[in-house]
Amino acid sequence: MHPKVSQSIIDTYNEVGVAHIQGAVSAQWMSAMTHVLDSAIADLRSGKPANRSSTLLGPAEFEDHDGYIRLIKIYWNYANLRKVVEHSDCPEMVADVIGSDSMQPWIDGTFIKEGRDPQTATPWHNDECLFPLSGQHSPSMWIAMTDVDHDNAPLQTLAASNKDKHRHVSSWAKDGITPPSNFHPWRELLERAHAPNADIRVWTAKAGDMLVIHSKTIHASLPRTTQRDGRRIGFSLRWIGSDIRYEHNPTARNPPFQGLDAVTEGAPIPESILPIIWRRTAGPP
Ligand SMILES: O=C(O)CCC(=O)C(=O)O
Repeated sequence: MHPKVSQSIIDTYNEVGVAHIQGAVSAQWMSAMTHVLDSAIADLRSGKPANRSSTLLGPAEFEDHDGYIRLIKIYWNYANLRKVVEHSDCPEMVADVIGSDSMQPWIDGTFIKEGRDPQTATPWHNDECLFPLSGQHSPSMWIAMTDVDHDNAPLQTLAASNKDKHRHVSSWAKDGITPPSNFHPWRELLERAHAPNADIRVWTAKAGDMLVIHSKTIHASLPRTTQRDGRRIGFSLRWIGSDIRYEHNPTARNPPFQGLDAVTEGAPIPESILPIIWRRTAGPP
């Protein structure tokens, strides 16, 4: 097991749906990553096309207003960013937390909050609602790229929602579909998160800490309220591990992988679509 991952971190992940690995990445790693993210933001602001190497996930998505930046799908568009992630212990640490034998990187999201606008808060959601996947190994790895104190937009989660047997119909779901019976309404997710007795955990973090968040875990972020200058940066990457199989999700508006001949219902996502960048090897006898 990776030295930064302990049994108690794994137990917390299984119990409440989040693992907190302190000091997971180095200052040098964060500096390289921040440099790539800032260049991507500069490119997108100037309209320069990204250096794309995959058309599978399409171009980067960029939201940039009122001190709030949301940057999606940089990983497959910027080779430099892939290098920073691949030449790190990140896949191994996440694999040890979730118990996976292989790791395929999938979709990334960067969330930067600079102002004090209440809208810098991330609304309650879970990640799996639109996923076309079955299995447990599809977590987000969220890395605090700055200190994230209580007043600097920390993530908050609904403890144990990772154990839900059902799924939710996303507020972004396709209109006019009858969801499968194991999909519950989105309002139920919101009611649970806002209930007076909800077991909400707030995850303050130091720069370099990693949170591994189960894809069922209901989460959000508080708004940035600090009077201090500076920004709050969270980089997240969704991973696909060894128990994941493709499962058509009729509620998804733009279903990833749909129409690709190589992707088969009930089968793993092939390496020709998402390369495996880390595999568990047998230890010494
Ligand atoms: O960093 C944030 O504010 C939101 C992160 C998040 O919700 C996610 O990665 O799914």
